[in-house]
Amino acid sequence: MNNKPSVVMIGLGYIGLPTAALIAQNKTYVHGVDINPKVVETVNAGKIHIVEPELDEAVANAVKNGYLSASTTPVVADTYLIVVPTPFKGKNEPDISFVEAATRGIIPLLKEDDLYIIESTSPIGTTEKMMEIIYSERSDLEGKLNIAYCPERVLPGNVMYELVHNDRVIGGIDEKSTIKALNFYREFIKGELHKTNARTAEMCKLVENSSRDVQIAFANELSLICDKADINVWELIELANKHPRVNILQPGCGVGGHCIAVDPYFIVADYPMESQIIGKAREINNYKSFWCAEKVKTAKLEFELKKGRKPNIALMGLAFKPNIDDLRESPAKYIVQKVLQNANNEEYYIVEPNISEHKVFKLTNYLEAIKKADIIVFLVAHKEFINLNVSKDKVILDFCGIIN
Ligand code: SAJ
Repeated sequence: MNNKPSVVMIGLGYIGLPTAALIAQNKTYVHGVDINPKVVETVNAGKIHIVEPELDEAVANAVKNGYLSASTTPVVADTYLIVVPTPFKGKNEPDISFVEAATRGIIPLLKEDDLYIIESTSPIGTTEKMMEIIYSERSDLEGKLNIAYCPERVLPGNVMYELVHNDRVIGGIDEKSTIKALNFYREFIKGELHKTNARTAEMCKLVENSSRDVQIAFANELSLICDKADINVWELIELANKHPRVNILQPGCGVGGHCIAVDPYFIVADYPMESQIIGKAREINNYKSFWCAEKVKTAKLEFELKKGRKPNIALMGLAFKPNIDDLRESPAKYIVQKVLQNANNEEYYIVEPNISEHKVFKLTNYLEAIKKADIIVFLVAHKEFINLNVSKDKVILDFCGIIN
């Protein structure tokens, strides 16, 4: 076995680690890099620090077979992958400082014909910007490197399958780079590989998630109109979708997660005047969560007026979407926080069947909550909540279409 690292993976998170394991499975040596020494230690022990089905086995095997190791610093390789976070700074503006730091860290190691790929979700023009930084420090390599952008598009929970089978969009800063990157991915990806330029590939990732955000905003807007118009929005959408060319998504209590609720801002921040619909969709989806919290407040007051006592309230779900334990950017969590801020001696039962304990919220079993509550607020359509036998005398606020 040749232990010469041919791939350096910078960032061993939700995407970097599974991708590293996949490449290593293919008998290509991968040197993983992470700024967090705990992550490095965990990976070197053949273990994982995130929850993702099948990843534990893939990492354990890769480390055992000697194809994957990790450290806090990069080493010389042929291919460098940048898979670090791009968070926000200020008011919803993308912060590419991690991409830049990772890039600067490998500049001294680069040599002619190496392949440098960014996978991190990035604002348009990031790949070109990194190219300029690289060549300004290594003018000896100008035009001699292969530089490309290739976004990941996997669904958390199904990463190990989708990494292999999803199509990929690959955009180089020139044709030579695109082809080199394409040949690299062809080794371990079964999905189709689509060639383009770096700017289009960057925009493609942002557009995929913005498109979904806009479509969900349409469904959420319909839910607000239907509430006023006294129409069942779920029935309405089902009927409208009988049209062969109509496919409306489902309204919910807002849009969450670290992708769809985030990526559209990468476009809006740079093109505010042009991205009217994309920006408005973000506003509508955020407003939907606020509106849900207000609805709970109104239901609570109505109950008190009618019954002359404080209600018991069940808040059903905290995760950002059904059947997961991920609370990142979760609209349900936001609503629960907002409702609790307005609490006035009512009894609250907070339910999240996918989590056993939470450091802020005291969690209650869903059956117990349903039994004890006067008002039941369905925030997330978890499978446990479907077909529950809820007594007719309870007030139900269904924000995720579980009852209808
Ligand atoms: N949602 C609705 N109504 C719907 C569908 C979803 O309100 O009809 C809500 C969900 O409840 C959730 C949010 O939208 O709060 C996002 O959930 P999701 O399942 O649509 O997406 P994510 O964030 O888990 O993953 C997305 C995926 N992108 C697309 O489907 C275009 C995934 O393929 C990407 O890889 C991922 O973002 C990413 O990493 O960018």
